[in-house]
Amino acid sequence: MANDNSGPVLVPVLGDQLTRNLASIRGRTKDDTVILMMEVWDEATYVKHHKQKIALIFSAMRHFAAELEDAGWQVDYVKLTDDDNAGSFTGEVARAVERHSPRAIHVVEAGEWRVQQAIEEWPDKFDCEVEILPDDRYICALSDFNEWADDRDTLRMENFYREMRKRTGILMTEDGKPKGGDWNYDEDNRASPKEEMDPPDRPLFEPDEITQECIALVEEEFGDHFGDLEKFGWPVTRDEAEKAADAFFKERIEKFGKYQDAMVYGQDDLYHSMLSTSINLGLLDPLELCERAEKCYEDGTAPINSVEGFIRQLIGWREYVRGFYWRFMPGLESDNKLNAQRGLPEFFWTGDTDMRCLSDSIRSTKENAHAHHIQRLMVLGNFCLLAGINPREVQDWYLVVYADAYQWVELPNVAAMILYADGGKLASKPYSASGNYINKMSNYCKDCKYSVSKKTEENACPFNSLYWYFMDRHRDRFGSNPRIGRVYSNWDRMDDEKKQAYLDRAESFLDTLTPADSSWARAD
Ligand code: FAD
Ligand code: DLZ
Ligand code: SF4
Repeated sequence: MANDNSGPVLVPVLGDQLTRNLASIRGRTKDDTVILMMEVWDEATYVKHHKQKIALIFSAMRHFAAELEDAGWQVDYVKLTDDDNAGSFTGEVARAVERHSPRAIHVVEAGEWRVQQAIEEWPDKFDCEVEILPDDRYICALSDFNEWADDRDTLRMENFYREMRKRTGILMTEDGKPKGGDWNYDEDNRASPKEEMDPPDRPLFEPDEITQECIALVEEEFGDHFGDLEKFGWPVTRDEAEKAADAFFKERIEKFGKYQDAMVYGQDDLYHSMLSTSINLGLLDPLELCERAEKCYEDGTAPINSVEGFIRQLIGWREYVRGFYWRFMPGLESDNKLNAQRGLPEFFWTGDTDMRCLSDSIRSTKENAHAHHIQRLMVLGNFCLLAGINPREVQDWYLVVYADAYQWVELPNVAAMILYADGGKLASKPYSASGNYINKMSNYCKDCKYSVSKKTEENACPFNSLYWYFMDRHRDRFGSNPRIGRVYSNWDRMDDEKKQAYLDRAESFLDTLTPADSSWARAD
């Protein structure tokens, strides 16, 4: 490999690093830099991503490359179907080193463990300097997260979030108090869906020529992957993402807080921002979004519970799960503290279930590559927790099906938040609920084949018996948890016959489930 130290700096930009403000691009001169972007088979197939997810990432990458070229940057763009495509990031960087004889490679650390492991081998593989830069698009550096975490026996998002509010000054008064008086308005963010709900449609972006090419490529190469392409309307450029953000701040943030946990049959977006795909790709900056949200509060266009709720998701949960991921990888991926062994039911892929809450959430997932938070947490996640589905299969499912899914954000939400597979490092108690919760927060139950008010009968809502089946199965672990104690007092007050009827009903329901074929998520 020739390297006379006179070549340019090679800057590989990964598919979720699509901003000119990236640490490896910022400050570089154009005539001394080659930006390398790579569509590679390894990334497109390590799980069988939803078709929209691949089309979105490729289209956003191609648009970003064009934007850089228009601005005068030299971009070396490798398409998936190029002859000699090496198939992996490392293989493509090796080919680019041959082409450009760079004096150095500057790369921003990867979002995912798997890719970062490969990047860390580059200094030994390539005969030039390799600099791996921290990803400063996140508001909390990993070193700061670890410093915060090292001081504590238990990690809780709420404590982290308050630190982040203080550190950023977001939604803080000049004398260091939370604006509005409280840190957290969660109590005001749990309204049940009402007739008055009339959320405006979010903007959908008509696929242009580049996106259409990517859609055709996906149909051709990944036709057997899960999901539909018909409704593709994701923002694929920073301009489009800004328009999507404008629409949210103008039309939906006002009621975002109040209806944050609501679910309505057939209504997929409600008042959610629908910005996660753009934020995760790098098209939108989370801190700028928080500042815009705060401005809505200052202007009086949105109430404090909406603004605080939105900001908490971004500087709280999003930053927290990222720090958590890097702190507990690689073990987090294989954790299974509740010893959950059941296979993922096939209906997660087909949507073919009489449970209306699940079938509607899966329909939205299939059509939009999206489901909103409470569907992911309290419908799909709650089911996987109560039914004891094996964490690896649940992780694969979530990683495949959502257009915003990257392992750094998916895994803590799945393994730790919904499945308690980490044994409680993230949550003080499992997010378990019976059908009652879903009935309160949605209109799913009234037309469901199952009856939410029935407990153990043949047509009783399966969540009701699965809930007790789960609590009973894990009494040793949760019985002494002060946040759960009352649940076991209720269980103990039931007579043995009733308890047994719950357990029998749960088992007979679980016996009806057909496990999914693993080829839905991974190639054989
Ligand atoms: P909004 O409701 O408008 O929220 C605003 C923003 O806050 C989101 O865009 C997102 O960036 C951030 N956010 C909200 N909740 C979380 C959270 N729990 N963790 C991290 N960021 C959060 N989000 C992903 O981006 N990728 C994933 O792969 C992903 N997997 C999830 C899996 C499970 C089991 C659960 C419970 C949640 C998951 N989330 C994931 C978080 C959340 O559901 C999505 O970010 C949200 O639904 C995206 O829609 P939105 O942009 O309309 O969000
Ligand atoms: C998800 C994804 C897919 C499907 N394909 C590519 C690709 O071909 N090239 C690329 O640069 N990135 C892709 N990605 C996103 C990467 O998996 C993402 O950049 C990782 O999170 C990096 O750790
Ligand atoms: Fe879901 Fe049960 Fe309600 Fe049916 S009755 S929609 S299964 S919670």
